[in-house]
Amino acid sequence: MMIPKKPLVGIIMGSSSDSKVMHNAAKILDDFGIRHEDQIVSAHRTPTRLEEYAKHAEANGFKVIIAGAGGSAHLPGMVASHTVIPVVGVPIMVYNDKSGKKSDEFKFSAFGGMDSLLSIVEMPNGSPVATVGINKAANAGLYALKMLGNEYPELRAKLKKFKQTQHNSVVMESDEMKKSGLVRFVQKKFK
Ligand code: RP5
Repeated sequence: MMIPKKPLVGIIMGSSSDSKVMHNAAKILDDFGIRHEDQIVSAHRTPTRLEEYAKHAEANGFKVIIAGAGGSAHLPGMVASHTVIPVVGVPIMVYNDKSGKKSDEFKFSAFGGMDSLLSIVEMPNGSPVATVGINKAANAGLYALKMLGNEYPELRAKLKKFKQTQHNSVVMESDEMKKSGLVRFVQKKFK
């Protein structure tokens, strides 16, 4: 089946504060030529939009939703409770990033993202959210691609190539390390 030229993935986040982290999911989808639609939907500031968004995602035929949020992150779980489209959750550590405040005190959640991770991963039985690590939006993008790969052989082939590239780059670095020895390898690589 040909990959359709319309968004297959919906990316949502609780705030523009999350956008720097979440754009890594968009980047990997772009790399593989998969269209996505990106929006801000806040579970606590725009609760009525959640249900509307779920309806919109279904009407537009999204196959996966990637949802990122920080703090006591309800967005991924709540959107999952409104739809049968699989949801991949991204716990976010950066907090209130749009405040413009330079101090780190305002930039990170009190629990370093653990609050968000546990809120997302510990969904009760019945409304699952597949959860990636804290700030690992790129992994959410990759996971979405793998799900889509079940349907589109062309994408599956690209993912296999991606794996091979990963393999080759590790072997290349290992050869370099073997040749120069660990001390010189580190001096060269991290100088
Ligand atoms: C959550 O609160 C958002 O997902 C964000 O990570 C966090 C802080 O949001 P702002 O106060 O910066 O908008 O809803």
